[in-house]
Amino acid sequence: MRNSPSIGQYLIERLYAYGVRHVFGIPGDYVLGFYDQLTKSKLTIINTCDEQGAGFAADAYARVNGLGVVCVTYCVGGLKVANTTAEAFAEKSPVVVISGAPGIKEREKNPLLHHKVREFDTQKKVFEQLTIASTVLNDAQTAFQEIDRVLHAALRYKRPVYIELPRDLAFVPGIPHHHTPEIHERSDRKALSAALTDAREMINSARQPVILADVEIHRFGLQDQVLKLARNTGIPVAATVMGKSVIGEQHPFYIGTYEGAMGREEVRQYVESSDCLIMLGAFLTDINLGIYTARLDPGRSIYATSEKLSVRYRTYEDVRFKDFVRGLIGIGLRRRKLGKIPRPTPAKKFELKNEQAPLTVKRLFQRLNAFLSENTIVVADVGDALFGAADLFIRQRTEFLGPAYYASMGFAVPASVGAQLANPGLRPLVLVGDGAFQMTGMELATSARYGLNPIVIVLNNNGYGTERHMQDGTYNDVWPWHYSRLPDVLGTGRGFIVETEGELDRALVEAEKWTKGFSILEVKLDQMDRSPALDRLASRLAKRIQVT
Ligand SMILES: Cc1ncc(C[n+]2csc(CCOP(=O)(O)OP(=O)(O)O)c2C)c(N)n1
Ligand SMILES: [Mg+2]
Repeated sequence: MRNSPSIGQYLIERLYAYGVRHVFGIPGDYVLGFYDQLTKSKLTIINTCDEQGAGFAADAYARVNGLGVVCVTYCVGGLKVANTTAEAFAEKSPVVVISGAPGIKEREKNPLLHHKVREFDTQKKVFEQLTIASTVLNDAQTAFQEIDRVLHAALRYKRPVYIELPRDLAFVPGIPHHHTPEIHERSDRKALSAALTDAREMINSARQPVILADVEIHRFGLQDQVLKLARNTGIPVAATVMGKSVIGEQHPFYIGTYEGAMGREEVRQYVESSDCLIMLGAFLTDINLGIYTARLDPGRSIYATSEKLSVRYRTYEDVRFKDFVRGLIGIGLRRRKLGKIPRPTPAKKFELKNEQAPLTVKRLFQRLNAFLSENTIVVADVGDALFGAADLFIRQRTEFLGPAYYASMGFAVPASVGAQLANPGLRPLVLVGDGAFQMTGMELATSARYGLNPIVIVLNNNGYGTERHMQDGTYNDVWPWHYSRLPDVLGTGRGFIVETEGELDRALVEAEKWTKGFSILEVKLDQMDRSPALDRLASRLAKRIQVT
């Protein structure tokens, strides 16, 4: 009979069972014991330069792989991933935050141990606000159960969780004969069937139903179901910015991204004139809704998420999101002929008209559009990188990552590390502003260390362009780095300076060929240049700022 594993070992086993293979983080004395256990396990530690980088990498890993892990030391490390955990919470990404902590035995008489902020549970209290479940594994009797409970919550709600492991408990065995409960979350059968009947009636009698697919379709891995639903019924699909690439954008049922007045007008009209809008996994955020320019009528909508289900004004309790989406396929929805629908414009063959022409944001994205291939994953940072990317034509599903709701700068470079480790078949195309790059760009060192090969496009417009368009001042300037010379500093990689269309073309061709490591293209742009999408957004935001 097998002895009971230690608490640290059990945690590792469960993470492995849920498909985790990499753990991102930086050690410290409160978590060294657990790092030792990790080293001896089947999980690989990925050291980043900074904890925030580890947090973003784990978030991207979770978005691509289904679960991600960041492991840090007490407070000095933990509190640095507060922001990335907040982003994961807001955008529904299941990240497990593991933090070391002072041993339980060390805590008697409340000594002033290093890294402690106020009380021993200060960090735990912070993370209670940022996670869906949290625990301190301070009792060997309950530790395994607690690990099960918390990991289950991450998978059930697709939100981050927090596990604190006091350093003297990592090696302590948990209870023997522990039986890991299987996760089965069932819908209330009657409620599910009533909701599906209601939905069927509404959809079948509708003149112009449309599916609006959003972020939870990614998180719950329901892309195939949505495709099947569209195929079986002839109902077209639009995606939000956060749901972008839910299905391949070349698919005949796909009409484009819906962003209220910010997006393409024909998509807006088609979606808003629908008499049955089937919103699946939608987050009704301001950016997703084009800064509240969206006109969506709940009286003409079916709204299904992991938290809420309603058909017109009727709501249903205890129905799992997955069951509802899957259920829609089998309830005899009538098949209709796909009528005339808006279609996204696929990338045309990019024509280089004038080699010497100074590069504009618009032309940059047009050229990038033609550059995307089946194995590209676009990772966009906040700023014009993200806005411009909304108009890119993504070949396959789930190949687009961007923090389109919480919108923390500094996501893209570290996220590309997590994304590529989660799926080595993908090559990241990182789009990042100069401002955001200065926050976390040093994680290119992590790409170098682990043999990753992202192509990083730094949109260098001398500072915080997005903000300049709303309100300008010297606070929007940044120090002009020589971004293309980072390969000299890091001792590897390829750097390019791009000022004209011809230079962009040549640099991309070179970067594509060079697969051994990262490439960085410093793209020099006019300070006030901006993508058409940012043009629309900035004028709307500026109006809102003036009103308040
Ligand atoms: C961590 C963080 N700090 C500040 C902001 C506010 N903010 C939004 S966009 C922006 C400027 C981004 O500059 P850059 O990365 O150069 O992209 P650009 O707008 O120039 O395309 C700032 C400061 C933010 N979103 N996140
Ligand atoms: Mg900038």
